[in-house]
Formats: sequence, C-alpha cells, structure tokens
Amino acid sequence: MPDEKPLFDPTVDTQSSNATTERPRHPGNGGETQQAPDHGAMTTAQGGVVSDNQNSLKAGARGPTLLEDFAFREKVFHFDHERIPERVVHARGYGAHGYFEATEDLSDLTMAAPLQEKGKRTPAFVRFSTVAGNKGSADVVRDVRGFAVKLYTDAGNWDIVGNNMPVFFIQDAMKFPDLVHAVKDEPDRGFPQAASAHDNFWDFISLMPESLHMIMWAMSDRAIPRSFRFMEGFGVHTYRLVNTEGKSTFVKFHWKPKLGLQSVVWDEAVKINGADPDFHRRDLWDAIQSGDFPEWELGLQIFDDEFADNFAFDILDPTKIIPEEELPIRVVGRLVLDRMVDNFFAETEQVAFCTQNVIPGIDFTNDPLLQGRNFSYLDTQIKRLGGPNFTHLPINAPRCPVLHFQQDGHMQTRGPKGRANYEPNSWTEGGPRADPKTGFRSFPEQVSGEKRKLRPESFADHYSQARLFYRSQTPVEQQHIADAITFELSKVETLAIRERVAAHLPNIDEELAARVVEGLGLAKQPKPHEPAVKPVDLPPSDALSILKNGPGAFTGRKLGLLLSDGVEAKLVEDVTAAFEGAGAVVEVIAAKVGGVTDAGGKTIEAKHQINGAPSVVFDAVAVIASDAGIADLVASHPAKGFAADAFAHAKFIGLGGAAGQLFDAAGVTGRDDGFFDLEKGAEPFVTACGKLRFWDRVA
Ligand code: HDD
Repeated sequence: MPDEKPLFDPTVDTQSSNATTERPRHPGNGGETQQAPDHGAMTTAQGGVVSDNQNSLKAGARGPTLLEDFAFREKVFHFDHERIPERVVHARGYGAHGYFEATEDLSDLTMAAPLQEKGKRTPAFVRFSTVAGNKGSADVVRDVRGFAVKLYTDAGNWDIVGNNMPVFFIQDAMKFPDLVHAVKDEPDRGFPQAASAHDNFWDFISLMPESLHMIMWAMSDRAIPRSFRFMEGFGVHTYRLVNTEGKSTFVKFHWKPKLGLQSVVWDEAVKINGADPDFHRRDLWDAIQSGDFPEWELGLQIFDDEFADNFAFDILDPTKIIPEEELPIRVVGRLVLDRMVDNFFAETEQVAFCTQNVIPGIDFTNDPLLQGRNFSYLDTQIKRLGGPNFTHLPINAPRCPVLHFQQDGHMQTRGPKGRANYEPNSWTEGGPRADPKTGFRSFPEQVSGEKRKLRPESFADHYSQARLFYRSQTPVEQQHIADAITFELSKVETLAIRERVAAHLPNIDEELAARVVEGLGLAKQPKPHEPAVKPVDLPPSDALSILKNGPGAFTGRKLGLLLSDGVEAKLVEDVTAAFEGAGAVVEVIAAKVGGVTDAGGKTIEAKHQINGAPSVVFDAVAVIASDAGIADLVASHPAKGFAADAFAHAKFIGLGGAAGQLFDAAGVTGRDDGFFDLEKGAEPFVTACGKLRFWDRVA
C-alpha cells in the first residue's frame, strides 16, 4: 500500500516551501552560493541511471530495506571490495608522472632504448615511499625511502626499483623476509608503527654484521629527508649495459637531485609527523602543481671487468658502494616530474614495479639480492593486484605494442581476436613470433660451480665501508648518527641487545662507540665483536655527506613568515619579493585565521594560523611584528614555540619591527650570526638561507 504522507528527502531543506516537491540538482555539496554545475546523470556500474542516491528501497518509509534494490546492493558491494592488500613493504608511497630525457647518446655502451639518442624523451612514473610503515603512517619517520622509476620505453617497461641509499641491509634475498619481519611492528603487540626503534629490529641487526654499513646510512640524516625532491636515488645493485655487439659493461645507477640534498633534524621529524603527517606528499604535490617541477640527473658509474677485479670489494655485494671519487659518475640524462596522478588508487596504488622489468641493453648481474628480487616482485604484484593481468592496468601497460599468447585470467581486458592462441601455428593470421634480433637476450656469461648454499668470502668485510661512511661525514652529521643510534637503542628494552649493538661500533669508529656507550649509560664499552675481516681505513668520500652537497641556494625551499597586526606592508612585500625572486616559496602565518591587518588598515592574507604552522614545516623563518601587535604573539604559546624551535633547529631567522621580543619571550635572548635584521634589506638573509641552516649554533 503506498504511503499517504509525502516522503522526507534529507537533502532538501524542509523549512522552505515546496520542500518535498522539488529535488535540488546537486544535493549536499555545501556550495550554496555556487551555481549548480551541470552534472551528468549518475548510473550504476551497469550503466543504468540511478533515480535516488539518498534513500534505499524500503517497504514503507519506516520499513525494512528491500534486497531488490540492486543499485544499493551494487554500491555497497563495491565499497566492501575497495581495498587491495597494501604492499608488504613500501606500503606508504606517493607517485608522479614525468619523463626521462637522455642528455647523451650512449649507444656505444647499450642498446637501451631511452639512451640511444641525445634529447630523446621517455615517459616515466616514479613512486617514492617509506619502507616499514603501513599505508596510513607518517611521512617523516626514520626509514629508508623507496625511489622506484618506471620508464615506458619503446622496447617495453624498464623499472629501476631503487632506494635513497646505495646499499642494503642484507647480502642475500634469503634473508629479506627476516629483515622485514624484524623491522615491522612486532607480531604479538602490533607496534611500533613505522619505526625501527624496537627490540626485534636491533636484535636482528646485532646478529647480522653485514647490515652495519646500511645501518650507518639509516641512522644518518639520509633517513629523514626534507622532501623527496631533495634526496638521491640509487639502483643499488651492479647491473650490466649491453651494446649491439653484445659487449657488456657494468653499471650502477644514481639519481642526483638538481636542488641538492637536504634533510630535517630528528626533533623536527618528530614534530612534523604531528603537524603534517603528509609532509612529503604535500611537498611533491605543491611543487608539481605550482609548476616547480622536481628534477634529477641520471648518473652512471660505468666499469669493466678489470675494474671489478681490482676493486677492493665484490661488485656483486649490495652492501658495498663504489666511492664516486674512485669511479666518477657520468651524467647521461635527466628525470623530470611534471604531472600529478589523476587518481591515487588507480595510479600510485596500482603501479607495479618489478626489478625483472628490463629491456634489451640492460641486464642483471649475479648479485644474490637482485636475483631474489627478480623472483619476488612479480609474485607480489599478482597477489596484490589480484591476478596476472595487472599489466593491463593503464599505469602498468607498456606504451609499445604488446603481442603474445598469454590469455584469460582474472580481469582480462584484452580479447585477442582469431584462432591462434599458441605458437608455432600455421594460420595466416597466426600472431606474433619471437625475434632473436630485437628481442631480449641474456648476456652469455660463463657460469659454473658446485650447487651449494654459500656466501662468497669476498662478501665478508662488513665494517670497512661503514667506517668509510661515518668518517666521510661532517662533525654535525657524525653527532646525528651517534644520537640516532642512541635514541633507537633507548627504545630497546633488552640490555643484551643494546650491548650487542654497542659491541659492533668500535669496529666502525671508536669515538662513535664511545658516544653511544655514554648515551646509553653503559658502565663500559662491551667487548668488541670479532670481525671476520679486519676493517681497513679507506679515503673519506665527500659525496657521502649531505652537508657537503647542499644546494648553496634557497631555491625550491620555503620561508615561514609570521606576522602580527600593524606591520608595515612594504617590509612584508620586500621580504616576499626577495625570496620569491630566489625561487623560494613564502607562506604567511598569523595569529588569526585569515591574516593580519597592516599599518595601513589593509588585510595581508595568511595561509596558516599559528596553531597549525609550527616552524618545523619551514626551511627558514622570518617574524615581522609591530609595537602594537607583538603582544598577541608573545601571549601565544605556539608563536613562542615557533621561535624557540626555529632557533633550536639552527634555522636562519629574519626579524622585522618588534619581532625580537617574541624570541626573548621564548627564552632565545642571544642573537648569533644566524639572525638577520630585515630592515637592513632582505638580500643578506636570502643569501644566508642558501646554506639552509646555521650549523655553528648547534655545533
Ligand atoms: Fe623491494 C617493494 C626497493 C630488496 C621484495 N622494494 C619495493 C619498493 C622499492 C623497493 C622502492 C616499492 C616499489 C613501489 O613503489 O611500488 N627492495 C628495494 C631495494 C632493495 C630491495 C632498493 C635492495 C637493494 N625487495 C628487496 C628484496 C626483496 C624485495 C631482497 C625480496 C626478496 N620489494 C619487495 C616486494 C615489494 C618491494 C615484496 C613490496 C611491494 C612490491 O614489491 O611491489 O616484492
């Protein structure tokens, strides 16, 4: 029996007249003052137009929902299936499109399609990630960052699945599940999230000396990058370049950021994760959306068998680098990211990187970590994306012809026509054939040996390069490494594990060991671990330090400009113009949402209210305040925190008007050379900010 009363429509204002007779055209978007856009009709996934997207079909207005409501059922079923398994590692990531451009013709060394011609552009997709945390974890955790590059080449997809560190924790893929289990949240308690500072991780590390070189990197500021834009990427393994004559040359891949290297300090990292857990993805989004496209150079370390034979370490060992000073990097191209994804799930979540995706001209070596990876990635994508047809997804589909006899399976979207689904066949339209001339052929390396579970002796020196890394750092960076190890071990509850880690450190550096032992409050240095191979002193490598490879300019960085009411607009404009002229971004912060009123009574708009914009999210800060307005800032705890933290984090600080009073109130009474009087002109401040931090303050 039909209801007699008119039905209630929740999207219609029932107070207004004719409320029940007419439906608004675009309900519920809150944009009352906007003109309703002309939306197309909503349909089900089967294409039928939906008549009502607010109410399920019911037997009577207050009756039960009817199973017959196919539009409701379809909508909820689809929702119930929206999630796919997150990546077992590198779950939290952020991707962008762009291109790779060859700046050299490398055809004498490789057939690789993107490197055949100077100026040739190859479409690219890059996904950056943290490793240990889940999909919803914070960005600025202490962790390795993934740096995975997919090149859609004319010869098929080529993936360079790298990290922002050039070495790895383990030498053999056999150990990967153990490493990952150890670093991720502990299985009984389900924490800590996105942190290596816990017993299981350090227990594993203390028992795996091969990890110690990587530990130096992971405890360094490399593990807390300021942004994806300011970090290097590395292919890690030694690969091969192969030319048309079949000649092979060894190669290591490096991505060098055009804007130089930069990291945050640990106290900032901790606070950024609270203030803006999306700090890195927001940074990439903002940069690309504003047309400030991030760019990296592709550098190659190219070497032959003779170099490999004479090098002090095994080039198949992924826990070793080849110092740039020993084998310089040759820049052969550039990678530019110029377009964000249209849809995060379809692209960033579904992109499937596989180390085995190589093209003619690129080949593997016998690095046992790489060999294991070549198995693992395809397997994980099939699981993650639900079947073998994940290559049909637009983000994974090659941009060159794809012809084969693989068929069917979940989510098959390409229905090949015709009868031939096998080969050889004798049909006229018999499909594709393998082509020995253009097809991928493995480099015919001679291999022989006993079938045994072995690790080569040449992999046995676990400390020399850890020492090289530590000793190549500036004193500030060395202190950060010692502090990081101390912090991580402070979260380890088992004394024996702390001691076992400390026992490795003298093999790396006595002073490092002493600092950590002191920080941990251990009674004495535990007896040093007996190394399998006695570590040697190697010449320090400047390329390993972040601070020695800073940008020298503030380009691409961000100034936080805190203002009070009553400021002189001219000073604000001058500072803004000077920084913007240097390619930096200026963001205004005020005590109130909306902005401040300047001395002339005009509004200067603010992007942030002080409570939501601590100084940790900026690279440098300036405060301009009037005599009348400073009291508001001095009374604000977040404003005082802004000042105190900027000082403690060695930031360059610009002061205008009465701003000094805020710093006094925050307990920062001295003025060192990291402070600048903005009224004397903004230029000296801009120039100093190119050094990014005033390290003398904390050294
Ligand atoms: Fe891995 C993901 C990098 C060793 C198995 N790895 C993954 C990603 C990066 C790396 C950047 C994320 C890709 C993306 O954004 O989707 N992995 C490395 C590097 C390694 C390394 C630089 C050492 C040099 N990985 C490694 C080993 C194994 C794996 C030894 C297994 C034996 N890695 C995987 C995986 C993942 C993965 C389980 C998880 C999600 C995925 O592949 O797509 O298959």
